[in-house]
Amino acid sequence: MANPLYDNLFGKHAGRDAPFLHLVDGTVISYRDFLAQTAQLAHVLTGLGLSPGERVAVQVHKSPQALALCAACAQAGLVFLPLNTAYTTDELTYFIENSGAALVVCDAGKTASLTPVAAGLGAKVETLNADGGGSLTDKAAAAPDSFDTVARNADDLAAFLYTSGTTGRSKGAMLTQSNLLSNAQTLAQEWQFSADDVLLHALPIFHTHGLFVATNVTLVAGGSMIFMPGFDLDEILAQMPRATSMMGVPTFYTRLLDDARFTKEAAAHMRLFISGSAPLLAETHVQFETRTGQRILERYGMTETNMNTSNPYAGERRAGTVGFPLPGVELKITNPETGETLPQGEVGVIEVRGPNVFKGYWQMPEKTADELRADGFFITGDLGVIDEAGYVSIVGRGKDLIISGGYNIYPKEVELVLDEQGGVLESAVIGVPHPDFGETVVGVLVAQPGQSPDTDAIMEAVKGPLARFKHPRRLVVVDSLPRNTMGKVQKNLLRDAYKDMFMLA
Ligand code: MLC
Ligand code: AMP
Repeated sequence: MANPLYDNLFGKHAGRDAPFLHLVDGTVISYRDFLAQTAQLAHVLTGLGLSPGERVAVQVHKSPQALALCAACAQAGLVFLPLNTAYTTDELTYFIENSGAALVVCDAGKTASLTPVAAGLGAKVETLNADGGGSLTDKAAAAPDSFDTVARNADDLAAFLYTSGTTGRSKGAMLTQSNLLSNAQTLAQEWQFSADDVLLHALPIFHTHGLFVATNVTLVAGGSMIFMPGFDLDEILAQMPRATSMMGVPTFYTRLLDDARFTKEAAAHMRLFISGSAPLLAETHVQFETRTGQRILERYGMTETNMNTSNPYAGERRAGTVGFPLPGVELKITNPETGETLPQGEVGVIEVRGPNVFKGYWQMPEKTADELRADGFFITGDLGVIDEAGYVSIVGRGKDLIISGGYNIYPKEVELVLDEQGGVLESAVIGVPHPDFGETVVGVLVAQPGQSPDTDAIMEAVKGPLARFKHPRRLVVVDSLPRNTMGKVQKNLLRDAYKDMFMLA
């Protein structure tokens, strides 16, 4: 009986004593030990009565046990649904209800707020804390350390990742076993990962980048990861001499460059630095090369598609581009109005098709049909152009989206909250350049006639419905919003007006 995802990422390492995770306290977890824990957790999951295809919603801190839980879901044929640790109870309630999760795994500190939500759905709640303890691991300790892997097909669902939309409602992107596996295999090959690689892993594991790209590529190659709880500059510099590779969002690289300890010598043991999830400024690319003698390899992907393009490992890594479509991925630039393919050199919407592209949005056939064409091309909403050598550049976004430090924020979601606040007639939320996060959130408010909104009270009020990273870093009150003749808010004018707000500070 086969389970392609589990067998090819995890099962193939059965019995290996080679290291899989190096923790910052010096602990080393071998593949053998990791798989034993995975099996124990798989027993707990099936013991709770979960059946293949059911969703396991997980909001926990990064830990080896959290990663083993993801592996256990694969082994037990369950759908893993990771959630940002910054999400508030309001946000979590939507994800849990929308997905119809059968089990919610959270930090012990969240059980009081999430138990009623889960109970309303008939879902169970288990805990997994930052230190790896909790009801889940307590139960696992008594379980056998081998498990009969549940059979699954390549086309079966493996994960749901929620991604917001321009209407403000989050959508569950359904990823199949083969979406994840094919992409990991392609990337491991393209980036020449091997069992000798030691990846510096400082990304969160609730998004595609840290969970599927970084972890699955390591698993395909049989290498190991220095598994850090989060981004800690001192720790990264301390660990870098033991590592061979790192994956990060551009903020990782600008923070490293801001530190004089990050030198050519500090990076000498590294063979590869990869950047993605947000645009890497050509200037950062150049500074990085000047400092270290190494070129960052930039690639482009998204939740719905995994990775689409990459600069070459061996060839020229061209600053300001995201490289070429990956093997097996078709990429075209189309006219946003007609959907027709544009000639090389013209700017249009990037569309992609391949084994990496998701199956659709959970229980949202209309939204799926809007973005995923019947012929399999996914309309990314990113604006791009292909140069004469075939390099793809992302030149803007057709979708109203802010990317702050690699986290996506859909302005509509924030505007809906701001519009409800006392004294606010309407709002427009924009992204403006930020020296650390690349972009940050600014809320532009128009007051109700005769009123003046209390911006401090509004900043307090957004804490309930919105995760911290979505909060406006500044609120400004204006007389009216600029609109075109169709009545649409001209956000480009607002972005232009406030573009230096954080850069000149
Ligand atoms: C943290 N904060 C953020 C933030 N991260 N605010 C806006 N944007 C962010 N990205 C908040 C904190 O809560 C804190 O709030 C304050 O900002 C300062 O925090 P910090 O200590 O400086 O943040 P830090 O913990 O160092 O985190 C920054 C970061 C992190 C860049 C390391 O955000 C990160 O790991 N980002 C990676 C995201 C990622 O993995 N994206 C991949 C998506 S997948 P306060 O209250 O103290 O002010 C994808 C597809 C693809 O996009 O192609 O890969
Ligand atoms: P997410 O929905 O979190 O998966 O974010 C995906 C979006 O991140 C893409 O649609 C792009 O807009 C953006 N993105 C990812 N990688 C890059 C990159 N290398 N350069 C510019 N934007 C990127």
